Amino acid sequence: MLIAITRKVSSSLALCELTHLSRTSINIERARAQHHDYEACLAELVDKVIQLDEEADLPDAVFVEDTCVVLDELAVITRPGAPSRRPETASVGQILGRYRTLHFIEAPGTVDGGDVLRLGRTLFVGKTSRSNDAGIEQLRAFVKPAGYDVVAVTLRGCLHLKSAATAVAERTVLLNPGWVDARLFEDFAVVSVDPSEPAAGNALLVSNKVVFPASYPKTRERLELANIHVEPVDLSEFAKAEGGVTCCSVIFQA
Ligand code: CIR
Repeated sequence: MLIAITRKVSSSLALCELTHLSRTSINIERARAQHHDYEACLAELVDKVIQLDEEADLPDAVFVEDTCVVLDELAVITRPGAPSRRPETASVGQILGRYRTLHFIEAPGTVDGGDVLRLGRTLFVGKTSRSNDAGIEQLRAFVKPAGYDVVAVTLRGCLHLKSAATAVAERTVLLNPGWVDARLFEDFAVVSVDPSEPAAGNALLVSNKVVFPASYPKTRERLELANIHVEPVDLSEFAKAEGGVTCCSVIFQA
């Protein structure tokens, strides 16, 4: 059974962490409507959506991806790089503990799930303001017994590795070559984002479908040319909070 975990939008979303964008006003009602449509889209692609309760005092809690890394064999509860986000992990750990053996990133380590891109048995992990060497080493030790390699990746100009690169098919990666070195993915087919849409590298591959922001039509054309068809969703209010389509869910096989 394929499960997606999501979380209700916090009423405090407008107070979110921001790293590369300036603060612009977020319409919370529109954000809730967009999130509802995103969950409806996921509900068509997975067997069950588990919606966690709102964390009204945790502005970024809707971005559940950052709280964990779920593999078939185990799950890692992260220690998010932004201190304001650390209380988000407890409720996610409670749910995931029903499905996986849990491991926990501990201080001084930090990891955000948005930095972890699994391609086959390799975890590419962004070395960023959110994920540090100690966290990446802890992650490596947790996943090695299950046969995963960890490759640390340096980025330029974006928050997380998955802001820059995501899988759009089993052997195809969508990426922004200005933010991540495309040579890392030489074993894969690569589609580059349209230069006018630098943030378009974040796509969500689920059940062989690609959930993709409606706001990046030029990159969508490039995907279609590569015979990759997308399910468009509008997450424009979340883009103002530096969130994208992968950030708002955690998807795994139960
Ligand atoms: C943050 O800065 O932590 C949030 N405002 C955005 C997190 C987006 N998460 C993700 O890309 N995985």
